[in-house]
Amino acid sequence: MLKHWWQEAVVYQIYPRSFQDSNGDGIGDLQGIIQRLDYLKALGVTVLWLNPIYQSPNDDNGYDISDYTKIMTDFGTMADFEALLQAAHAHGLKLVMDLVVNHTSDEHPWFIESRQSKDNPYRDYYIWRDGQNGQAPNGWQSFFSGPAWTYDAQTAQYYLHLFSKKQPDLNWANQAVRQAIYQMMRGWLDKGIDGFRMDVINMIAKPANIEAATALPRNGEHVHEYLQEMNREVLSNYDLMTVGEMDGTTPAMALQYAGFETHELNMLFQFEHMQIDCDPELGKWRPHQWSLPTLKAIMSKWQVALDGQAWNSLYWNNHDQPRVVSRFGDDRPQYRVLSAKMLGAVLHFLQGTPYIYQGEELGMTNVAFASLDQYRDIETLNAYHALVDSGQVAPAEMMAAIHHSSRDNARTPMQWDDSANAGFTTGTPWLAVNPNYPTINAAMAQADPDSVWHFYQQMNALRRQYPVITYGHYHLLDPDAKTTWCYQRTLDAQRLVVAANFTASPQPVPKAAQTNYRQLLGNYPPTAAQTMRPYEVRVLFNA
Ligand code: ISL
Ligand code: CA
Repeated sequence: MLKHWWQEAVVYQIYPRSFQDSNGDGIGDLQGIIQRLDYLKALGVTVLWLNPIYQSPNDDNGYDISDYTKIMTDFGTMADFEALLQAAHAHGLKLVMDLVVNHTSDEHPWFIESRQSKDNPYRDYYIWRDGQNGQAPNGWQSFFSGPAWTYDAQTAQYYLHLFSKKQPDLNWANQAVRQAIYQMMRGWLDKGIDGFRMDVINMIAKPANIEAATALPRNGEHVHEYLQEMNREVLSNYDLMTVGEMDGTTPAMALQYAGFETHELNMLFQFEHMQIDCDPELGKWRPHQWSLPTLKAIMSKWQVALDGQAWNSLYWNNHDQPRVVSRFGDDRPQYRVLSAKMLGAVLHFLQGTPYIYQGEELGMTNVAFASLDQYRDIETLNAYHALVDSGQVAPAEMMAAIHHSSRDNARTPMQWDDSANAGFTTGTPWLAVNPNYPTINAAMAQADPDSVWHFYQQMNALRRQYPVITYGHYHLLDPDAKTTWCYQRTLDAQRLVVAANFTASPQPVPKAAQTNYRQLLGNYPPTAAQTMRPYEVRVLFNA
């Protein structure tokens, strides 16, 4: 199997709005990222992925793009972008951009044209349909609450938007749309960027008979044709990393989208492990208890199914998900650092390319704002109104769900130090800083050799040293254990065993971890004792 640079990468995801403000307007920006490149280099990551930085009215923080060729005014200018790209490359860091082409903003010139008249040349760039008996064309609900169709009086038709009504879906069946997107992609690639993370890319193909559709358009007919065409016409002409965001994708589908030989994408983000604490009906807005055997079963299934045929993306966190230490770990002060390290190790020693979401390397936690008006995320605000105003969920239950699940948990500003606003801004932050910043911040973590930060730095260094971490085969060792996760990685004669206690109480060391292997990494001093301490993780190596 040919090896690719992105298999050996460690990706760091930056949510630019919340990373570093350089001019005091309360919004993170590109110059702010430039100021922090030394920090990222020191951490030992090799690729930066930026959430969307294109011109946008920010109904969904940049996922509603009104001009793909311009930089969002809040974030800076094209000259700032070019300076960032150059500075990143000078630091030996690659730069991956978000590609949002399932939809645009309703303020994109294509849509402004499209809605003018039924015979406008851009009409067919989007998905317009007649209503059915005074109702929307089908019953699809948008991800951000309410119907996925909005009626436009000007032409008396509905347009499709899987997300907010300010995010109309593009019509990928139209070849002109596809060509316009490819041209835009080439423009960015020719500037020298190193890849794309592709937003909801498995939803671009809509059913021909949309009126009859019930399930949302995931993995629709023609999606592989479109991605193969994109690969042929654009991606294959550059040396890139591509990763598709693909909710609702199984390992078998992953082999089609991102098999080593399939000429579509390099990797994808699967979502199965993001659903284990969600209610079948109300999803994340009615969180329920998750179980370790389920988590292990999902992750192990992906490890085994893709081995040798495709490549896993390893993530606990992103800008849409609650903070992992609060979710699968324990964010109480006495366990926060221990459990953040344990979770980091369990993930980073799997086979695949790990993604670190900003602040994860500090063990940043969820936030619990008291009042709804402190939240900014459109999904959170819309869901509150949809569920509470209709009486489906009581206000207190909904606030608890928001504290657990809101996307804003991940979006509070990066905590750099213990000065005002955590060193993120000298102005008023667009979203309040988590009040725990005086004790959880980068300056303290960098000064403390036992911090989560140093643990992540060590993991990144070990990855460069031991090929078994990147390429080893995965074997789950104790599928049914309810409190511990133990697995082995093997590459030729190299053996790595990872054993983790997911609870706050002592647990027996799993049998497979009772070896004479040397401890490569751990979150406690090494011991011969056959007890795993609270949230202990041991990474053992046979040489
Ligand atoms: O956030 C989610 C669950 O809380 C998902 O349903 C999410 O909306 C979905 O994974 C798609 O996410 C991506 O596209 C959205 C954007 O809002 C997200 O930030 C982005 O990651 C629309 O562009
Ligand atoms: Ca700014």
